[in-house]
Amino acid sequence: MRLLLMLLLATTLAACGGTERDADTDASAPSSTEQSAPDTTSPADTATSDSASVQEATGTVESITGDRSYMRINHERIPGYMEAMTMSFAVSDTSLVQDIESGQRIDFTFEADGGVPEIIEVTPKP
Ligand SMILES: [Cu+2]
Repeated sequence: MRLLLMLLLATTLAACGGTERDADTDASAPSSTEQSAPDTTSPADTATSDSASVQEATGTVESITGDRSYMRINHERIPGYMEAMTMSFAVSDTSLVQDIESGQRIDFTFEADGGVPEIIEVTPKP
């Protein structure tokens, strides 16, 4: 029992990092004047896309929350990337998961760049 708790905690810390970035992303307020956007040719942009990785996985949806903007998925092992576990994913476009319900088995693609992994493609499995 205790071991399970520790495992759960370790998993959460290791794989399902902070939600701050997504809170920012979700607040798609039209007035983004607070952020001073410098020149778009900044090398920082390139660095960001370089560190992002796209992964494909298979799993079972455990729950869908936040008006379908988050899904908790029990995913299978992703070779070379992550062991099998249950974790949360952000959903880039809620229309992707409009027909997905808890218990559904899915193939999915997600983008990971250090924050909460973001699902960019979902295919329900029969
Ligand atoms: Cu994981």
